[in-house]
Amino acid sequence: MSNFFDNIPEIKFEGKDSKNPFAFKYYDPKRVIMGKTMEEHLPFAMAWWHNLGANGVDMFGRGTADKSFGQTEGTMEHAKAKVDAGIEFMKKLGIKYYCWHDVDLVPEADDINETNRRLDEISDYILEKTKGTDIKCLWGTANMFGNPRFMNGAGSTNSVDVYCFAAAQVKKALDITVKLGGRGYVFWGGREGYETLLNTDVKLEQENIANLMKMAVKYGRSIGFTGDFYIEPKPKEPMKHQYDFDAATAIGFLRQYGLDKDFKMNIEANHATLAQHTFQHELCISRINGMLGSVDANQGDPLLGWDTDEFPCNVYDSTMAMYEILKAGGLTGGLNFDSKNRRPSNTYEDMFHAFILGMDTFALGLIKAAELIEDGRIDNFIKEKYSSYETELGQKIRKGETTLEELSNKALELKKPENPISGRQEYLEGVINNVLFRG
Ligand code: XLS
Ligand code: NI
Ligand code: NI
Repeated sequence: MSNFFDNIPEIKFEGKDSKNPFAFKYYDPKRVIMGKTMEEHLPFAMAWWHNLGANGVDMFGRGTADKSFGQTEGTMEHAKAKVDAGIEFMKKLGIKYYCWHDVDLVPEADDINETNRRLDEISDYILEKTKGTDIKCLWGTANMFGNPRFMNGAGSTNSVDVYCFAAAQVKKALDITVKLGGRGYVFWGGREGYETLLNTDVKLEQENIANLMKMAVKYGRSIGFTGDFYIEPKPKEPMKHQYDFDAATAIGFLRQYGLDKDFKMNIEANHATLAQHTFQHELCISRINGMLGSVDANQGDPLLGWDTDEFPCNVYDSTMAMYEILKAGGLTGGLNFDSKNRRPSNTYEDMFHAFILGMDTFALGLIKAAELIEDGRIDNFIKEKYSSYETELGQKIRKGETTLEELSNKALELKKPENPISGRQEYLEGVINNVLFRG
C-alpha cells in the first residue's frame, strides 16, 4: 500500500464527546438503526474528480493544493498514483465506493484508440489494487462536456461525427463500469441544453439524447450491466438552460421516450437548490415516482448562484434528506461526495476533515431522521390532515370512481363546507427542532 497519508491515522468512531479531529463523532459503521447498520444505510462514495483531481483552481487563480502524488500530471504514472492515493484514502476512512468520469481515470489522448487503451490499463490496475478489499465502483460516467468537440452538446450536438464520439465514450465507460463492478451509470448533461433558441432545434436535440440513452441501455444490458442508469438533473451551469432541469422534468423526459424502466435519478443537493427547489423536494419527487436511485451529497451556498459543491454540513438538510431516503426504503446507488475542499483548505489533512464532516453530517441526518419517524408526530399529522379521504366518498375520489355530478350534488347539499383543518406549520417546525436538539 502507498503511504501518501502516513501522518493521518485510520479514522475511527469515538463518539460525540471526542475532540479528536481525526475521529468520527457520529458515524459508527456497525451501529444498527431501523434494522440496518449505518454503513448499509450510508453507502458513501469518493468522487475521483474532486478528491484526486481538483487542486483549487478557479477562474481567478491557479491551484492551491498539490494533487500530483509525486508524479508528473498528465502521465499514466500520475494516473496510477491517483489510484494508489485513492485506495489508501478510502481505506483510512472506511469508504467502500468510488465514482469517476473516463477522463478522471486517465489523461485523454489525441486519438480515442489510445485513450481507450489507457482506460483498459488503468482499470486492470484498479482491479489489481482493490483485490482483497471491499472497495468497489459505485458508478461511472463519460465526460461529455470538457473536450471542445462537445461545445454544441454531446447527445444534442449538431455534428454526426461528434455524436459518434459521444457514443464511443458512453460505450467504453459502460465497459469499464461493468469491469469494475459498478452499481450504476450516470448521464449528467453538462452541455445538453442551449444558450439561445436562435440557433437551436430543441426537438431534434432531445430526440437524439433519448436515442443515445436507448442505445446505452441496449448495449449495457448486452454486456451484462444489471444496475441502474441515472440522470443527474441540473438546471443550469455550464449551459444557460439544461434540458434535465430538475427531477420532474427528467422523469417526464424518461417516460416520454420509454426509458423509465432502466433509469432512475441521481439527485445532487446543490443542483436542487440551483433549480430553486430544496434537496428534500427533489428526493421526494424521485421517491414518489419510484425513481430515487442515488445521491450526489454536497451543498451549495444560498448566497452564491452557482454549483459550489461544498461538503455537506447542514444537519437540518441531511435529516430531511435521510427522512426521504428511509421512506424510499434506501438507495440502490449511494451517497457520492460530489464535493470539494474550499480553495484555502489545501492540505491532505483538509481532505480528511472534509470527508469526516460529510460522513458525520449524514450519520447525524440518519440518526435524526429515524428518530423523527419513530417520534411519529410528523407522519401522524400528515395522516390526520388528509383523513377526510378515509370516508366513503373520500375513498371514491382516491380511486377515481366518482363523477363531477356526484361531487357537485354533495356540494349543493352541504351549501357551504367547513374550513379545512389548520396546516400547523409552526408547530411542526418546532417538532423538528425538538427532535434535532433534545440530545
Ligand atoms: C456537475 C455534476 C457532475 C456529475 C457527473 O455539476 O455534478 O460532477 O456529478 O458528471
Ligand atoms: Ni454531481
Ligand atoms: Ni454538480
